[in-house]
Amino acid sequence: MPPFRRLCYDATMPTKHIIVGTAGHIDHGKTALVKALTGIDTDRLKEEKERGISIELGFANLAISDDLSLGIVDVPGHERFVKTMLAGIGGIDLVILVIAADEGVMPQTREHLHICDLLQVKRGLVALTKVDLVEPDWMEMVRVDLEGFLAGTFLQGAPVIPVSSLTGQGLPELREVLRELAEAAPPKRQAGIFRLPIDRVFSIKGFGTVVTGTLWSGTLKVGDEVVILPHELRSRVRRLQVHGKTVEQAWAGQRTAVNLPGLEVEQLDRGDLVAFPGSLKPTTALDVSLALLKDAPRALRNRARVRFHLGTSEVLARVVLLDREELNPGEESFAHLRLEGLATALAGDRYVLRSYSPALTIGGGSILDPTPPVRRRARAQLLEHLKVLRSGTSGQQVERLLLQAGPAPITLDALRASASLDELSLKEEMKRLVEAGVAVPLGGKGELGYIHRTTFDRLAGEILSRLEEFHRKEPLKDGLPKEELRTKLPQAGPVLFARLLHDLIEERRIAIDREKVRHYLHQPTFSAEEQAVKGRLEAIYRDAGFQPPDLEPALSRAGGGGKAGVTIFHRLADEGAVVKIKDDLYLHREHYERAKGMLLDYLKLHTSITVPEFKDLLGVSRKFAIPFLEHFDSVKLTRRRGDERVPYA
Ligand SMILES: Nc1nc2c(ncn2[C@@H]2O[C@H](COP(=O)(O)OP(=O)(O)O)[C@@H](O)[C@H]2O)c(=O)[nH]1
Ligand SMILES: [Mg+2]
Repeated sequence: MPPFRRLCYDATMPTKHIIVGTAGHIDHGKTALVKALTGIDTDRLKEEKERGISIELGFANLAISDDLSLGIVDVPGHERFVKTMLAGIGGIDLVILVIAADEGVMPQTREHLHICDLLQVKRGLVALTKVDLVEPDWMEMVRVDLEGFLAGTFLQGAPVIPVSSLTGQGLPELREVLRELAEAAPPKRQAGIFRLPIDRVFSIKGFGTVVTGTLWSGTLKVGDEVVILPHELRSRVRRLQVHGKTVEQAWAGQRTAVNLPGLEVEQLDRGDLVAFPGSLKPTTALDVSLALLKDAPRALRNRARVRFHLGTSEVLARVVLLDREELNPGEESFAHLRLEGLATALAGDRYVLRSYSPALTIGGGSILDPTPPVRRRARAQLLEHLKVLRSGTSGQQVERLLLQAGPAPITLDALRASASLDELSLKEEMKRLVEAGVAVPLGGKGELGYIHRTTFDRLAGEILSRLEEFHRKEPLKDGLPKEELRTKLPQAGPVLFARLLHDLIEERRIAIDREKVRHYLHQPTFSAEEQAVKGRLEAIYRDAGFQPPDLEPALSRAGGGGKAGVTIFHRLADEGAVVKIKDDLYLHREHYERAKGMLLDYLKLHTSITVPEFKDLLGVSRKFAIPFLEHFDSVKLTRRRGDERVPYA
């Protein structure tokens, strides 16, 4: 299964890769700084050169040492291109917030910082650029301002480095701080589900379509079969490049270019996602936690139309506030997002919301359930559910998801996408839940998925009541044809249905004869032939007196060998025509009562009886006398005292 192929670091894993993003207001010197650091001019478009502004994402790389390499994503600062900035900033490990010393904090400085905060970028630094343009005392004022601006954000207390891309002042120090931050950044998880959100699509002569992106998690190899979501386009990786070098394998945290044969540039878009087939499911709805920024311009109303940004994608959406009509700036709540297009998410992913018009960053949060069902339940219950998904233990989260999946078996793959647990913890959690009887595994070891016990029991109960109803209406019929019963439980798929029947048979609550299912207690009517067998069987036992035959020869003599014969015989017993003494030893009711009466009469006269005396009384061998007496002991007619039996009471 593709997503689980590689779980550990590979010995061939290359140098640590860290993705650095720039952020900041237009014209504050982001592109100039990247060029000063790397020698690469990321403004490649003619229009970018002419207008002197970045429109597209720019990419550069910086080898810090033999085992540390930085991929740099240079983003546009113009307010019209915040959408592009968002596509570049997802998946970065650290940010360089660029602020021009002569201008200070400007609108997109603020907006970009908010975006990084919402996406939970963990580290970064501030580059105070264009220091060659300002006087030292002005610098001091800007620094003091900055402190207030950064307070309460992830950059509070972060290094602030004055630089000039023009004179080179401060660049060595900046490089040094970058190195320290990059070394301290945890490496990306190679074990996660493979995801590469696409940020560029283009075509290269002789190769065809190429997509690029920051590899979020997992790894990708040449030859891997991939699917481009959300439109489920298939391809196979023909060529892979990392920072312009052809490689066999790309790892989480690398800027990656993938050559995808068989796909046209027009079929793909920024915002699409490269994944392994079957590993992820696009959705039109999401359950999320949502925080509105403190400086959002106004409250967010229930059902407001917004722009939803996840990875490199933007989808229009309506926000369904689950417990209020309005969310005020600075407040947080649970929400359900109804998307106007498709998005592909994993639980725990961070997202950003922008208002529809004007397009302004207003808030964001994390995905709690990437594929929620249609929301129909009571609000209090739903909020409880989301609370568990947000802050419950992993066991609670998994149980929630099982409950929510209802009769649709949910596989480990699917759980892994929803529960934001790594594979090992998930397996352990599942094992615990199966042992505790909470999860019912299908296909022996759960390879066909799991069902919550509550759902399982509910469906089992439904089968029983369907059967009762059927027997009530059709008392003369043996049972409900299996296929007909199945159509009455359309929620249960074939695997679950088979498992339900299996368990109900084991528990002796139903029986199946010739593909007909009946309640265990229902007595089917016999055919004339079966009635005849039954009559002959009874005669055999009646004629045998106190020395009944073994069951099997009796059945063949009656002409009812095999399983069907046993069923007929059990009917005889259920009706009371024969009485069970032990295992396969039965007495006809008539002789049973006779033996009982003789025994009681004897005991009235003699107060006790031995085995030989009982043998003589009935005229049978020990083979019969001993089990008969043991039977009468067990039904509390007699009691054993040494070698004798006495009346029980
Ligand atoms: N004097 C001076 N000018 C700079 C410096 N950095 C950038 N600039 C100029 O500021 C303008 C905008 O720079 P650019 O890097 O394109 O800004 P961006 O929009 O943030 O990418 C350009 O004209 C640069 O030459 C600097 O350190 N000192
Ligand atoms: Mg620029």
